[in-house]
Amino acid sequence: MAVTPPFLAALRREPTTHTPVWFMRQAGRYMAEYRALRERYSLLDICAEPDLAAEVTLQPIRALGVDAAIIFADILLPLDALGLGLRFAQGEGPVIERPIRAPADVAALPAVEAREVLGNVGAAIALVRAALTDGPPVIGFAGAPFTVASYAIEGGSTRQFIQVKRFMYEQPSAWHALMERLVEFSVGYLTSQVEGGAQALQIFDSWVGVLDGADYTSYVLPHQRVLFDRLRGLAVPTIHFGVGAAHLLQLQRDAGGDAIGLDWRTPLDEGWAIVGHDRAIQGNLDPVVLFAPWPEVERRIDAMLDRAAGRPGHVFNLGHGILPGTPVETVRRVVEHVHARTAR
Ligand code: 1CP
Repeated sequence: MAVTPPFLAALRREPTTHTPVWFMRQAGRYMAEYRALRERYSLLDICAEPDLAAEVTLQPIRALGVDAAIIFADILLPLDALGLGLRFAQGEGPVIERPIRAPADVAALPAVEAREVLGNVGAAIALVRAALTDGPPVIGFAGAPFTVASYAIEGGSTRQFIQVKRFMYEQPSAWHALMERLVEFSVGYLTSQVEGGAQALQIFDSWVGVLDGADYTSYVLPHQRVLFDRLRGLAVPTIHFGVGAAHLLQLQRDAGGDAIGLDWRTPLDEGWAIVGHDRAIQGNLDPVVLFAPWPEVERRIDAMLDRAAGRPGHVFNLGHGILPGTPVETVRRVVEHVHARTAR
């Protein structure tokens, strides 16, 4: 009988032979193989072409020995698919060409089916699965409605989130309509990823920490809950990740997710106690620690594993994505060290 891969077992809080490890943004510019491909293709070309997306997804599997693959895509692809226009400007990050600024812009969003406009992502997942018959499971993902809406409304990255909060406060019914539309699209998108072969799903709510608990409760939680409720029908485990969101952990847990992803600011045991031990936990090494000398990296990993205390249900990860410039050799040693230190 096939043995459940450690990553999927940990998400179900079952005992594992070792603590599974993967890294958010494990494919990307810190890897020479990725940079070589990026010399010939744009980020959006790679996302659009299943062969290229599958190849980039496999690069960290070959180089690092991680316990899960995450499909190479971006949380902003749905905004392009919804007709808002997306490009990545050199050095300034994402640009949404036609941002949402008024209720009429929400009403004008086209009734497109994710399966049709982003079917390439499911196709890329199928290629990765075919390449990894005995390999690690494949994670599909989407941005959470708040985080995706923040790009849709701001038109790009932002520090203060003024436009998005202003839209929430000034146009609450259009805001809720937008969140409903994004949930609807995401459910179709994630369903097509599972049909392609995704074995777990992560929802990235990277910027939700800018909200206080009251705003999260009014403007986000009801939608986030519908999203997770509907994903339950897909019968794959889900991971709910936020950054700077320690003050929201209980609310995020209430919204859903078999595992909660912690950033590095909260000690793992404290975060897990708040979330509750009836959920799995993912995290949470500071990505910048990977720039430290190895003995310091090792010390931090061991301290985190001590906090996890061998409790079933820990997936080792960083507290946010790997940064460009991170030494690949350190990343590889992290995997090796976590595996050795947690071998049971
Ligand atoms: O080649 C490049 O230009 C590199 C930068 C890059 C990469 C590698 C972008 C631009 N997107 C991606 C792929 C990507 N994005 C993945 C798959 C890779 C993997 O995990 O191995 C994933 C999971 C994402 C998710 C994503 N995109 C998030 C959520 C996770 C997080 O880090 O918070 C966010 C916020 C984005 C938006 C995005 N994509 C890219 C940029 C520059 C940005 C903006 C970030 C910001 O606003 O600060």
